[in-house]
Amino acid sequence: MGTHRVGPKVRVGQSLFVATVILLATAVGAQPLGHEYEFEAAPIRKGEKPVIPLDTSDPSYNAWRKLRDLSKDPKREPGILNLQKYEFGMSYNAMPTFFNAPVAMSPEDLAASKVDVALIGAVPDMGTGMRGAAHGPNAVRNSQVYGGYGARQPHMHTMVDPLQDLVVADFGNAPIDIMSTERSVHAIRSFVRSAAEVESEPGKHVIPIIVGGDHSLMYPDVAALTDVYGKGNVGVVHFDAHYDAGKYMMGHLISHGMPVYRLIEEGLVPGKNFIQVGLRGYYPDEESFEWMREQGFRYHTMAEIEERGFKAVMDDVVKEAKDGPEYLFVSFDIDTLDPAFVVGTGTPEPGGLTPREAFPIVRRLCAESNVVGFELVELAPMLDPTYASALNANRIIKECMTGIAMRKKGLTEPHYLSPLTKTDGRPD
Ligand SMILES: [Mn+2]
Repeated sequence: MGTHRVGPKVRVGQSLFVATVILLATAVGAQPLGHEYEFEAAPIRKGEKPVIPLDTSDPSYNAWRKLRDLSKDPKREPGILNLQKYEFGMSYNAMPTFFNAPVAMSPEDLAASKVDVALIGAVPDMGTGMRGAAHGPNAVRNSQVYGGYGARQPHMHTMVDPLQDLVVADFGNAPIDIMSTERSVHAIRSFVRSAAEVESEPGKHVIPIIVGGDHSLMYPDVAALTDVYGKGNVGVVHFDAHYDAGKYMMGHLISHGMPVYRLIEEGLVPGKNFIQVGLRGYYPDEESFEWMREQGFRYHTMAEIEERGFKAVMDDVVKEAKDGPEYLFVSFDIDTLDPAFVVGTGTPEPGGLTPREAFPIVRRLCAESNVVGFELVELAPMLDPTYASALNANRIIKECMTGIAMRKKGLTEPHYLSPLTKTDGRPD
């Protein structure tokens, strides 16, 4: 794609493409494309900007990020609000929040209820080729199978119930300008920071879990945590089919393929604190891998996983996650999973992890290391006519919450499993 030439000289491949387009257009009764459409760049006149500027005097210019005036609401004590009416019920008979969790309207609500985990929806999807990630958060809100309230429903392999052992809240969605990734990232950063800077107990901060939305989010999400914990103090374990460290694309400096480069470029996360897992397919190229090596990245491709086995590589990932700064962020691009399990994503890549591989490593990272934030991105539910993609995304998040709950209970030994469920207890 990088060699695409703009100008009057048309290459053979392009001539063929143009001929095909003309043929197709003629077949459906449209006018054939004229010469003026043959890949000429738009002329930029002297002094002219290559974009149509925004009208900052438009009264709706910042309306998307202006908080509604809560002072007009009936007075109430700060704290989380449970929207569910019944003691017990199926999730589809409840108002959809993440895991049917209570709602927090403000950071004061998070603080008053000593919230451990704030779930945040974030819906940018202009940074991805195939749109639809904007619908990820509500698909996860609707993908809860069990009620999540009124009964103890622990994670079977650990007998830890994140919805009982943690205080979890749906903090609503971050503000975005649905027509601009560039304008949205700063507002998302502030919103995520507004949750992460809340101390639920002295010295213990709220852990934001962000549900996207495309992977542009990694930039504001990690930046928000470095705002709270300090530049260079947050390491990142990044699960993805792709390396997402592109420098630019069509002049843009942020998209779902560039958040890693932005974080490095701005000195927010040193390369040695990036650990990547699941890379495969046809991107990036040799030069990009050389760049990653120069930056000190630790990366684990599917080729390595196939050769050494999943368990050996995962043990290394957990070790590497601890060999870095005090705080850890986990970024999980849902395309890490094989399209057999998640076809609802913008850039699917065959040959990926299975849920049975991904669940335990996510749980282990969230239990065994100091995770201060997590994101699940790139779920595009409309690309999946079934329910499988949203269900697997729901479970990835729940595995992390289970891990955070295990950590709170002190179950941090490597690969902890409940003795009750590991075996049936009969003597060998
Ligand atoms: Mn990605």
